[in-house]
Amino acid sequence: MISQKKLFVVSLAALITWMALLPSLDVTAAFARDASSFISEKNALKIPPLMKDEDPGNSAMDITLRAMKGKTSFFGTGNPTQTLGYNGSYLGPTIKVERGQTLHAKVINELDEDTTLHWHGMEVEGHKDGGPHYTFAPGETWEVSFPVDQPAATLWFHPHPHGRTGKQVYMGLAGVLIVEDDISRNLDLPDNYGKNDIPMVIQDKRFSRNGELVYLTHMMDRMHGMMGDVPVVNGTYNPYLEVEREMVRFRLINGSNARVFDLFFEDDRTFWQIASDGGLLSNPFQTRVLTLAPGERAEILVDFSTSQYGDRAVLRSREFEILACLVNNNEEIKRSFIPWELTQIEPVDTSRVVRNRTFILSGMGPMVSINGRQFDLDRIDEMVKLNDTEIWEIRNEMFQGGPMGGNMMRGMGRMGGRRMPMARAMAHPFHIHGVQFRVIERDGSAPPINERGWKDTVLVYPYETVKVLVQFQKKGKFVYHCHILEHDDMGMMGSFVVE
Ligand SMILES: [Cu+2]
Repeated sequence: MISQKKLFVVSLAALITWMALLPSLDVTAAFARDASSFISEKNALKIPPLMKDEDPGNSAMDITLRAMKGKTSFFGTGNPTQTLGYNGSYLGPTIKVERGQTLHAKVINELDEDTTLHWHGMEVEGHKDGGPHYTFAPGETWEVSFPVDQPAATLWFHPHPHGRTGKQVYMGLAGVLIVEDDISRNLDLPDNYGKNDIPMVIQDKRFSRNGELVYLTHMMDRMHGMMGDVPVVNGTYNPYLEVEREMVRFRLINGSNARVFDLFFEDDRTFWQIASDGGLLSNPFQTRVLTLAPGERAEILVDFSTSQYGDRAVLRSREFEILACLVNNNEEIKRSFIPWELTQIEPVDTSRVVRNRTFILSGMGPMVSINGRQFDLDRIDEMVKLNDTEIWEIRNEMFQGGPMGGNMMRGMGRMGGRRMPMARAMAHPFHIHGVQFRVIERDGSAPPINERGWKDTVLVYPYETVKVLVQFQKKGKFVYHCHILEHDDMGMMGSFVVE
């Protein structure tokens, strides 16, 4: 049995090693002005195809997803990499549904092991949500059908078999799920998929010398989750995107296993966040940097309308170049408009709260726990009454049962600690299945403006307490968990039943 203290010392040493290995922040690499040389060593950003309705005769969206093995060439040369994907070798097609439509999906397991398919961010009943209680075996088909009744949003889907989620997602199983509605459409936002409405599944990978994906080879991978040194977007290594002189919408999905990305443009331009996990914000949020934890999504608008032919804008994180955008023509400006009012979001109303619950997240690696317990598929941790509104208070206590390390690290979540690699490496993105919630407090203060819309995943920094207001409108058995997938797999998860 490793003592907490020893574990702490070991993990601290490993963390320092890891920090030293971070790529330097040299962002001054000058690109040649010539557009062709700019993109010659880059790869065109892959855009996942939109799923076609297999039965256009009825009003439902009928789709089939096959979880399968494949081979993917990330680098153009060398051996292709063994990967997993839906209906292809890596990631899956994008599902686009209308609010009010029924989504009818057949999911076929062509893997060698159990899997599930979780609709992350979707408000559905427990047995349709695809959490760890609803695995299906190799060769089996899971058929599910539900009405989509929630605002326009960028959601996603990925497998969730307990103990194997991290590996399956890392190998490539994930896809984008777009919900559209009249409110979103009437705003005249960029919605030409793949042209000015760009899905971006951002991930980091590690490759072996022979080109295979490497998973969980260092102790650090288990402590802080699997982080890579090669960024990919939609499975594209070193991607570029050609854009026109217009407003472009990016649907950003942090599909990494464990890395928190601070996203910004190399030229420090401002952009506008228009949506969080569960849909549009009430107003665009103007910013230069956006933090996205594993599982979180954001939609942003970037203005290329005043750009000229050959202009470029490079989206990056502190560690990586993420996407190089290149303005590819000098034609007239197509769109430069940003609607000031996006949607009505009901004010937070705590008068209907019937219950408060506390969730204490602690530990790293194999020591992770919530309220001192690790996940058990056969245990129900919380019982919730249908349609009840509750406040869930999530606390990141770092170490179970006390102040171990506390004197040194307390306050890291505040004091600008957000930018510190250590604070971020020990933060936990908390995700609740089957609901969209509202963040009402971050360490006693109102949350930042871009966290005041609908959320299903919220990052909780070391020693922080985050309160969320949530109404449970769907019946069934669900889970809540840390979205660092290795923490999730090692037991930083609990189950709740709504009835
Ligand atoms: Cu975690």
